[in-house]
Amino acid sequence: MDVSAAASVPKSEIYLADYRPPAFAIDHVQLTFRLFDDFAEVEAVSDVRRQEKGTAPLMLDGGPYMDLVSVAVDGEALTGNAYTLGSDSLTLHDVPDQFSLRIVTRLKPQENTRLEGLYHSGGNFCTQCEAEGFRHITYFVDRPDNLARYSVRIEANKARCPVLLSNGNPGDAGDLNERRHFAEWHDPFPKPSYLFALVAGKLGVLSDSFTTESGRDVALNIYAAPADLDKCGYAMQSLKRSMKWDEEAFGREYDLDVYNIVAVGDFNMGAMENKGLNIFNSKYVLASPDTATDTDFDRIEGIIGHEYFHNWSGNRVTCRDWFQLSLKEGLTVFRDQQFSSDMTSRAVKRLDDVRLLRMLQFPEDAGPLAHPVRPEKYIEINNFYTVTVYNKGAEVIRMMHRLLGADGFRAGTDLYFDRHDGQAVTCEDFVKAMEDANGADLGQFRLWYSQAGTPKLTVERMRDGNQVTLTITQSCPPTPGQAEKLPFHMPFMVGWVGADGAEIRPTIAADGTWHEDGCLLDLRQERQQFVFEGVPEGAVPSLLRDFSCPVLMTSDLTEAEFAFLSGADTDAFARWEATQTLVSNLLVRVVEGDEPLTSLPSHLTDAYGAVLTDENTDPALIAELLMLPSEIDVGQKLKVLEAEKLHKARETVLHLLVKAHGGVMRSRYEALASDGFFQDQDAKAARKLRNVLLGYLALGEDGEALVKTHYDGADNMTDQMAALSLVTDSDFACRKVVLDDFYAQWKDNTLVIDKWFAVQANSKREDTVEVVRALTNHEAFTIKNPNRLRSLVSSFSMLNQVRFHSEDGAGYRFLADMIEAVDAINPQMAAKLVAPLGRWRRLEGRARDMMQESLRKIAGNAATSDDVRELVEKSLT
Ligand code: B3K
Ligand code: ZN
Repeated sequence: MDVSAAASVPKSEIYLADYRPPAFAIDHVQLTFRLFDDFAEVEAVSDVRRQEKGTAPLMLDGGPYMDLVSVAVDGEALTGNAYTLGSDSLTLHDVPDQFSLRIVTRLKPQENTRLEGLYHSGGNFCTQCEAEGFRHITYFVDRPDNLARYSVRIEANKARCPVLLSNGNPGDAGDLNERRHFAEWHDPFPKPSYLFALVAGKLGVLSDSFTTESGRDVALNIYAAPADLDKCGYAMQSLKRSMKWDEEAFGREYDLDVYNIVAVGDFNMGAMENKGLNIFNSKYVLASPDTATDTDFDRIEGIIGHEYFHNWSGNRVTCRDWFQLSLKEGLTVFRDQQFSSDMTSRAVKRLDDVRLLRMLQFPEDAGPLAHPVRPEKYIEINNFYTVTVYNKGAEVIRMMHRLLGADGFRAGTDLYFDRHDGQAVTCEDFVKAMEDANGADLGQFRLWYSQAGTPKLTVERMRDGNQVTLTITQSCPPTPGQAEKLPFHMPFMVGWVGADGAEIRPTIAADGTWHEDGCLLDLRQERQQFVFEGVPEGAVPSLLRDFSCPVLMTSDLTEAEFAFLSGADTDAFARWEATQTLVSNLLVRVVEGDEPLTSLPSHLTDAYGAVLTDENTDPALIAELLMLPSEIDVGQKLKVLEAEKLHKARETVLHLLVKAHGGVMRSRYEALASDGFFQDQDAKAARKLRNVLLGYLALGEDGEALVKTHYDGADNMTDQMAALSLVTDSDFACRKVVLDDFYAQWKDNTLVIDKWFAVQANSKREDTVEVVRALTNHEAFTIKNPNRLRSLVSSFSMLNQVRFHSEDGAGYRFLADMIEAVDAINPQMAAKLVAPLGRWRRLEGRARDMMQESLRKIAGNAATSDDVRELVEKSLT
């Protein structure tokens, strides 16, 4: 097969407006996989039915990486003139209205470096079919609105592949000739092809069980390399907690006899929700306190939950087409966020989610790759698994939750799941179910699905005696293809804090309702006024509580008022935001005004002092309050991104805070030491705060000694990593010794070695670009493994703002070289690396030219894939 010639036909744009149901449906498919060391043969027998009147030919989706062995219609083998084989399709010219179709294909899983379709990871067979991987296994109606029942038979060598798994419930199994064996699987629930999965190989298993609310027993299995089984326990507990939670919070019960999870080392993303057979990146399954940080544990729980929740939001009710991706992803992210909030701390989880949104989604929405939550066109759908579709999508769901209230929202999801069970539907169907269950009108609210860009809000106060009028104006900047925007409907939460620090509740005339956590204002117009009566002098409004809508807000609050809220606000987000604003306003003033920074404003120093001595607040929240806004965060507030200047200014603020409060920091750090390792929420919170304090203290006089002692004394990965990252960032004499020691200690654990790469890629030292480039030649580096690639290349280009923007452009050239190298083997992964090169509009002069130059180099390369080309070309325009 001539793959290069076939793959070089450029794909064209696909439009939402062109949606048509498939002309033919496949209702049932019987798949037989014959797996061998160097190839796999796939036999697919499908029941095909014409849906659209007429005599149109049957066009099946396919890919360039497989060989067609034979095609037969109703038992008759077809000859070459009865069909046309294209690089990405198989067309059968003259077919009856209903028939049985038998197709045999041959694949080379061991040569599949794209990690899409059927491939090898760690010597085992596994699959990844979302979005369009199934077409690389057989020719099929490979689109989410074709729901079929699947029966699967897998045959393989028994010694090499003792474990044979697919979706649904297990059926027959037994031995065959020549030391081979087989297993059958039947999935009773019709599903789209993207949810198909197969795993075959040598795997160990951790088993448990769960009894559903209605008394069904479900066997739970987590499969992993035998040596890793001792690290699967937390994932199993998380799975059981997810199953229980979805019954309680959403009334959703599991529906098969088994739930299988397989951990694989080579995976393009986090995990995949295949029906009854989730396949996971091992990073999100394997954990023990000595190898995984507290954050890793939380992430595992969140992703295990996410994939489990997809069983209803995605699998039982799926997407009609890929433009509707947020229907399942936005909703499922919202569900996993709620779950994690219930398992950990609601306040801290919300801050984490807001931080991620601002750090990754806001820049996307403000740049050349901005697109609506429901995009209108794409070339490569894999490029639309974005933070906009996922995380802004989740914010859109969250706003409906807020507008309708928890009970109204639940009534809406109940109706949605009942009404659409077994169907492939649209975002519109979801909103309609919310409206119907609540008698609500979400007409204007729908704009969140179709308009891209982050809305801007300004809030101004006008006082007349004890009456305060808030004037809120909204606007939304133009985004590619959308010059003008209509006003959004958004829930805006506000509270009032009296001069004595107590929460007060002035009366609101119209368009607002008081709830437990604040007053909900219904924003719908470009400019709106809200009148509060009985606001005592000195009371301060606490704006955008809980980050109730995903906007950029400015207000007329003074520095003194922010400082006041940073100590007094009962809303965690608003309190955190006040503290962050104090620092980011200062940094913007310093960078843009060329103000020398020799001392901090006293209200800022005092605000931090008050936070440091606050013993009444959850230490995890104190830790969040003490973390300065990131360089990426503040960078977005600058007119022109001056990364080096910003970095230096932020470092100075850190030093000045240590100078002012080093003593308190030190005593609080010491008080938080624990005798022994515990994993409950309190212990995790204490560790978090202690490590944030260590970050400050590392800058003080005996910083090196303290960090080294912390490193040597660490009895868990959270503490070890905290110290390692500070050492890596520093000029400490022990730097090389510690990095080498860490490598020697963990060189056999790939997930921990990923951390070792990431920490160096994140280092703010001036030599980082060279170090990162040199690390690509390290014995442990490979571009074939997505985790390794992300740990070095994405950590550097997406998180290390100051070093990525190094003045000689070496960061941009490095990233462009990596994109080209990865593109040759795994275009989907390469495309995920492109975004940082699209940020040239934020720069000036030479930096701007050099970044564009890097993009042009990729665009000019004839071998560049459609995946990468789509993003590079958008980034250039
Ligand atoms: N649905 C998958 C993502 C598939 C990505 C394909 N490029 C994981 C998830 O969101 O749960
Ligand atoms: Zn998902």
